[in-house]
Amino acid sequence: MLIRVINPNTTRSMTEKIGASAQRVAAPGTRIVATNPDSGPVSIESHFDEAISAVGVADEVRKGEKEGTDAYVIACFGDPGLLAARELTRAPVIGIAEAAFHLATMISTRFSIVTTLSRTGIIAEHLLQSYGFAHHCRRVRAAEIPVLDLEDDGACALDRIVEECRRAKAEDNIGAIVLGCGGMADLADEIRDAVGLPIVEGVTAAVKLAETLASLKLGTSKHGDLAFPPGKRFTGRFEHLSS
Ligand code: 5HY
Repeated sequence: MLIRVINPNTTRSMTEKIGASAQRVAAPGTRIVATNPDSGPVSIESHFDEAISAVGVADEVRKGEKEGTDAYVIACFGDPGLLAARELTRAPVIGIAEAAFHLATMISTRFSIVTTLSRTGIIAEHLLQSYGFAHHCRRVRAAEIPVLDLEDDGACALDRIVEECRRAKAEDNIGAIVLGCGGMADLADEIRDAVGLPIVEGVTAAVKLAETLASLKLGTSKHGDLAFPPGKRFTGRFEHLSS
């Protein structure tokens, strides 16, 4: 099985870390290809960053379709371009936020999210509402660290995240914590050991759900709103998308 794990930002070191975490949990026989768009934001920390990164996600799915990809993972906690990506393929496409919410509600009745910046917290809240998980989530918390601090060993990002997780455990009356950034893909075990609560990490959750759907031959439905987009002419810098 071939799973394309797309990091929607353009920071290669984060893509490699995400790819390594995905391959670590993948079943024998599952090959992970971790990619990021050539063009776009080095980190996604705003609605604008999200909007631009969604085009990059679509480009990566179009490349994946030429390589016989069996499933896709969008490894950014805003699930940028998820529905557009689903229109472009018959394969299942899993967003890490959606995957984490599903798994968290199977092991706890209430969870909290710990993300990077409070300004992106609203994006997670919008997803909780649109996916129907808002009543399961107690709080969307932020460690107030820029996303790229997760790539800088000197930035004490892990300490800030553990502190915020400990506050969530003490104050939110929850059974689990969801990590709110793809760049935290390699931190779940350390945080779980430090905090003593189940920690749901989206990249690994999404890889296992992608394997499950693909092995059940449950792909994206082409009946209805996720049918392939109608062919048309695109102009200017998007001319290459014309069909
Ligand atoms: C992510 N940004 O998962 C989001 C997290 C966030 O570049 N990868 C990013 O903070 O919204």
